[in-house]
Amino acid sequence: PTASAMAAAAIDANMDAVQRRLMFEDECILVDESDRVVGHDSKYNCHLMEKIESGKSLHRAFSVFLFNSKYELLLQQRSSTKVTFPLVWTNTCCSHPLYRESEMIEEDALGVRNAAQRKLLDELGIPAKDVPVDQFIPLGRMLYKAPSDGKWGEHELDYLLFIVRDVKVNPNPEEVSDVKYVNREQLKELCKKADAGEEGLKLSPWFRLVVDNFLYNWWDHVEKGTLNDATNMDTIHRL
Ligand code: DMA
Ligand code: MN
Repeated sequence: PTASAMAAAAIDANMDAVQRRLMFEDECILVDESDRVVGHDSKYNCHLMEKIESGKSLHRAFSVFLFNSKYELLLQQRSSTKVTFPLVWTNTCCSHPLYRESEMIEEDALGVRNAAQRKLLDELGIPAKDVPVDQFIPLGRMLYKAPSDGKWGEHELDYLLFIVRDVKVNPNPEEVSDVKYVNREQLKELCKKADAGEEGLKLSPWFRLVVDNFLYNWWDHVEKGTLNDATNMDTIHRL
């Protein structure tokens, strides 16, 4: 075996078994920068920094922002076993629509909404009936790249989905280490602490991009019940 194959094997040996299974079972949807499907690849390959640098791993993803009826945003802290971005705080739920018919329906971003419903159950134990697919509002798409820790990273075309629902949360410890609701002031505090590196607090790069570029404006629309006016699915924001 080559040196890089041996290095890869060493990484895999340390990988949490549940996360490793998902790395090889989940087949991500490869897209070009206009979000046209160009193929598919394993979650493992899609998140290797080496592949990302070659420009061949851009894939479709989604980020859910769930608000309760007090208009507080649900955050999660990723579990320590996540291969990418362990223990960082981030928006409610993130993952990838998979290369399967039900999650590739492009009309009204239905495939992505189906995937969001699947992962809200998987990560946070929220039953599908409590997050009906027609309640997700896709607000926009953003293109971003972010290294995780050298070996791993992200290069995604990320659908930003908002939903306002009161739900009962039962986090899956394989995925989620902690959850909390925040109002705007509390989120601003959290960002300040993360900037200052206080309490080892870290926020995910994609969440931070949404906070810095869109979130507070969209939060106004959440409160006014006008989210449908805020949606722009025509532009792909390059961040
Ligand atoms: C990937 O999330 C998606 C984004 C927007 C970063 P993830 O690493 O949590 O994916 P998964 O839950 O499938 O491991
Ligand atoms: Mn990804």
